[in-house]
Amino acid sequence: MTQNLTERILSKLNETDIILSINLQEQWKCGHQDVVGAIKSLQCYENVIDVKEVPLKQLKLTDEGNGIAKNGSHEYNVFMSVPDEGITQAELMKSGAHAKIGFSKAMQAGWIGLDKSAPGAPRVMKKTKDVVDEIQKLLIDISLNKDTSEEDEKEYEKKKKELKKRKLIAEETIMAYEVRKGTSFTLSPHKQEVDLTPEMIATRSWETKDFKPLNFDAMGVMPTGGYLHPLLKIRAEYRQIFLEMGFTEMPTNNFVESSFWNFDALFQPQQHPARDAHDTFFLSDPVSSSNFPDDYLARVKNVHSHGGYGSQGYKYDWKIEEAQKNILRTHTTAVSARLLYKLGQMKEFHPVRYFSIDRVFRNETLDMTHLAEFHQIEGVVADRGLTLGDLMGVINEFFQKLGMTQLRFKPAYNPYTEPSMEIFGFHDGLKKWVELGNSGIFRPEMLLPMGLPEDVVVIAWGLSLERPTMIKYGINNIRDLIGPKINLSVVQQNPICRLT
Ligand code: FB9
Repeated sequence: MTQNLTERILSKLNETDIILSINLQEQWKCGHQDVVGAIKSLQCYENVIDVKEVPLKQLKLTDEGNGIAKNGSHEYNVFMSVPDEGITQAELMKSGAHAKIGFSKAMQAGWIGLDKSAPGAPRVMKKTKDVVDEIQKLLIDISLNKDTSEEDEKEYEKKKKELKKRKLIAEETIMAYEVRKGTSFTLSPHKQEVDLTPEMIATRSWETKDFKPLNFDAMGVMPTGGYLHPLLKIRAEYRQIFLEMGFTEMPTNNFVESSFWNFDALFQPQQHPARDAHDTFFLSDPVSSSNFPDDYLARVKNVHSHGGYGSQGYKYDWKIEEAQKNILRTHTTAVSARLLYKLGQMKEFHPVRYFSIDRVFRNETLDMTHLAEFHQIEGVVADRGLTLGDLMGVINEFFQKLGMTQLRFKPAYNPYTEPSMEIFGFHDGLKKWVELGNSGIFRPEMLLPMGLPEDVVVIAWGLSLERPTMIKYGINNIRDLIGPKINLSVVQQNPICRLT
């Protein structure tokens, strides 16, 4: 069909300057989409035709309109249902689904009337012998896009208005196409070769091929891949801030962690609610780890059960089996613990500044802003004689670089830090105070079993990557930022990220 139509379009163009797709549909009694398909296939040939889109308003019959075009108008069918001797209105209403509207229109048209002279119920009588079903005729003309003669124009508009009012026709805009000869018009177009293939070279068939000229002005094709996700852009900004502040990134490339490093090493008791399956993802394979430094493990066991270092401990029977359980780490503080242990095992202590930005997993209740995982950002500073003032100072400096100049600290609780503080900042963009994260000084029961000197204090703070990213990009539902259903244009078209 398309092949035949393309040839017919080309020969039509050969005789005339311009053709309109909608006219071809009528002349050739074929579907408009078939004509459009043939036009599109001719556009594959370079400059054979020139095509211009022409939006056209067209009248289309509604389903009811099509029914009338096929079976006659309701008023005509009601008129034809009235016998010469007349009929009661109740009987007439049984003559069809549209008898009621048909009766009213036939009465309006003066085709029928009510005879109340006879005894009993009034009878519907014909008032004329024959009628012409103008409605049906007009709908058929409209369905065939028949033009009207000039003098009927006003009458035609009036009738069209009536048909629209009865919802028998509706106006819709279709895209028609104006087609003209292109600069390379020909009745026998052929595809120009775009690639010189090894087969052409081997057979020398290239000598007779017509190659498409190279277009050296063509813009390159935008690569579909290689876009940075907004989270990764914000991560790069945070990483830069830490590096500027002299922090070294921790190796956080292990999502699986033992409960020992994730909880026990942080002096988090084995009965703590955060350690049960409601809050933590436990692995079934490998279900446990067993490679821990023996002497350190003994000190951890002891400090949990009996205390030490001035602490009374939790006074419970600490079990290694609990510590051996493998989990998906619930915080990157597990990695901080590993590094601080290594620091404590060194012959000489030296101050450090560590940071991490990586995924953590919590068996959370999912909602608009929480998934079962998020990226934790953590800063850690270990030095002799640090104070809470140093912690507030380093947090201030960090958030200053993020444009947050007004901070407030609120006392809080963490199992592994004392004192602990929640961090709040006034967000100029949101014009409100925003919870920024949490912080604290690691407890001696955590640090001293690691072998760190008694005067070494370790301060730390944490926040998430998702929260600032959602604020920055104005995203309310975290599923629009992360997950299988995000709109990739968010990734491909989001602006570069400047946090300040
Ligand atoms: O990111 C958070 N808020 C935030 C951060 C930045 C921001 O904008 C930037 C400045 C421009 C805007 C908001 N929060 C922490 C606070 C809330 O979003 C909170 O509802 C969600 N929190 C997560 C935990 O939720 C289960 C964010 C995540 C969080 C909280 C605490 C820590 C880490 C991540 C921590 C810690 C810590 C404490 C002591 C020692 C070591 C680590």
